[in-house]
Amino acid sequence: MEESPVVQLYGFWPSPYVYRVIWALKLKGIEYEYIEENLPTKSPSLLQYNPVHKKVPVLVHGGKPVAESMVILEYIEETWPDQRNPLLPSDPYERATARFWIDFGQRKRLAVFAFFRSSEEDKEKTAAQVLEALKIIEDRALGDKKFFGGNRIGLVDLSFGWLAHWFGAMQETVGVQVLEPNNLPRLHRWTMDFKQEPVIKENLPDSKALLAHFKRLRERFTLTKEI
Ligand SMILES: N[C@@H](CCC(=O)N[C@@H](CS)C(=O)NCC(=O)O)C(=O)O
Repeated sequence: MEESPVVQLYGFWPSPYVYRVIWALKLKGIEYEYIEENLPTKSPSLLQYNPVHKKVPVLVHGGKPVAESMVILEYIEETWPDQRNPLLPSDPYERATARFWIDFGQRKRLAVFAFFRSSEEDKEKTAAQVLEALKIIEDRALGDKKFFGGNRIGLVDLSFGWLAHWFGAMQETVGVQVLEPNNLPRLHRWTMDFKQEPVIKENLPDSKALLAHFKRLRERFTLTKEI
């Protein structure tokens, strides 16, 4: 039997983008080698594999690199389609709808970054903008379903995974709570259900280390007024 090509993942421990890929690989039961990058001094391999963006995650499959977390997830789904968990629905319309919400989430990243980097004066205003986006996600994408795709975790859930773990640390760092049961009951319940799934629960960065990381980052933004 031919050996299957080696799968490698270049990552960075606090990155929610990297975790999307880890979850997808684990859900599919794909063996891989994880390579931790030190982002301030990126390795020659990372620069070679992702010369355009120079970012993690990068998945290398049989020596060929794939960059951008959501592109990687689609690659994983297409390359290993028949294993334990389909990540996208088979119906083309439902697939298009899933991709619409993934795209919506990506577009709202700027609002979340603005919230994370906001000054004391701006933080309530930026929090209101994030709340508005999350309400749309709750009402129109999640509704009363357990997960975005129905009863099982799919690509949309993985794309929103940062909300379930990283956003809590961001809110604590900024000192404003947005994603709370009284504001967003269904989305809040989804964060709990998502984190209860074994593959997710067993693959999350340490909460304390993440909080310390975000505190350092926010301090840096405040000091440098970097935007
Ligand atoms: N759109 C990219 C974002 C990846 C990204 O921002 N990665 C960060 C780590 S969280 C990174 O590698 N930053 C290095 C840099 O910007 O120099 C994706 O979805 O993969």
